[in-house]
Amino acid sequence: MAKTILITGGAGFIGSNFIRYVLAESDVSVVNLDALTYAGNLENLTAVEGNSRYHFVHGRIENSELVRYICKEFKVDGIINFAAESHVDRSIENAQPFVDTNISGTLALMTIARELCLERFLQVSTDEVYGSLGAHGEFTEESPLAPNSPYAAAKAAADCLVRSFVHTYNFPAVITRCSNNYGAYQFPEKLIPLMILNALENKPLPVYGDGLNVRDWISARDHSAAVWLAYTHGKIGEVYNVGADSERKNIEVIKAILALTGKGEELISYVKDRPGHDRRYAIDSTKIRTELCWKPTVPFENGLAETVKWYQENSEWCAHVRSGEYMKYYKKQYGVRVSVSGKPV
Ligand code: NAD
Ligand code: TDX
Repeated sequence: MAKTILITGGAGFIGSNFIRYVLAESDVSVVNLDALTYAGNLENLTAVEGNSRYHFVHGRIENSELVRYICKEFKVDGIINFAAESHVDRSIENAQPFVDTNISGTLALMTIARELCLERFLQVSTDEVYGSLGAHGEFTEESPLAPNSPYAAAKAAADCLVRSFVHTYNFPAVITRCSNNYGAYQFPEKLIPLMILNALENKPLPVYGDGLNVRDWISARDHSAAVWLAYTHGKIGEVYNVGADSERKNIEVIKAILALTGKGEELISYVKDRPGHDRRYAIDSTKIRTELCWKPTVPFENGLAETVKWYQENSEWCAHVRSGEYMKYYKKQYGVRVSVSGKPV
């Protein structure tokens, strides 16, 4: 019989990409539990709304009663936990929601999964738990956890709880740690969509620090395929790094976006750096490539061009997610930053 999986945070950027992917690529049914925070948007899922294998429940992962009810009612076989507070800058402002969702929420989900003897739990984690790299080397699954932001610390704490459940209770969990994602439906507080929308509107592009920080980029679709493989074929108790060998300096990404949008480099505006800004991330994903035969399929330059096109063609989605709360956030985050190039941000 086809399985039913509880996907948490499925109305967010990666969760919604994953739901579209798994409904297309498998016969499983999906229950999407999402709190619809500022980052959760049901418009990300219009493509699957009418699918009889898709169900949505509005609620929080910390709500154990609700999670227990959903698991029983829908006869859930396993859980994939995407739900999180995910933006580093917001965690620097206020870490509490990150502790509530990323740590307490993960604990609540695992407690119910254990109580009901669910067959599998996958924790969607991040390379940020490993901290920052110098000019050389890559994160492997053996790299020590050294989180530097409250966001990364909360994700690392959740990973430690998952590890402890495996060790103590033989809990059937797997962890994936992926590098920076990009693609359609990403909330425009993150680097790539923020820069695309600002460029399209001829607004300054706020570059933190010297712009030479390095991120290792992967398309959300390639990440989704890796999560699904790790869920279905990963070994219990194992961690799998996920990355596409696409390291780029921030300024290179920003210049590529300017070229794709046909805008000039005079829009670049160097601003005050992010406190504690990690210098470089790079992922060694040999393990998932060799053990689970996963490989990325989208070259960064192609994926970035497709992403720019998507934001150009989906102005209504952009207008909806940027109304109200977003404007307040933008003013607070960028209004006080001093523009090094002298232009207002
Ligand atoms: P996102 O912020 O776009 O989406 C998060 C979703 O979780 C939203 O729909 C939100 O409403 C929901 N949510 C938040 N708190 C909740 C709660 N308490 N209960 C239920 N739902 C809640 O995040 P994203 O970028 O899609 O990231 C998804 C996951 O992938 C996160 O766990 C993140 O740590 C991880 N990750 C992200 C990246 C990246 O580059 N974005 C890279 C590696 C790992
Ligand atoms: O306005 C900006 N200017 C800028 O220079 C923003 C928003 C970002 N940046 C820089 C900071 C980083 O070096 O761009 C880089 C990427 O920033 P973010 O998009 O905020 O991502 P990052 O901090 O790298 O974290 C991301 O990757 C790992 C996600 O937000 C996390 O959810 C994920 O776990």
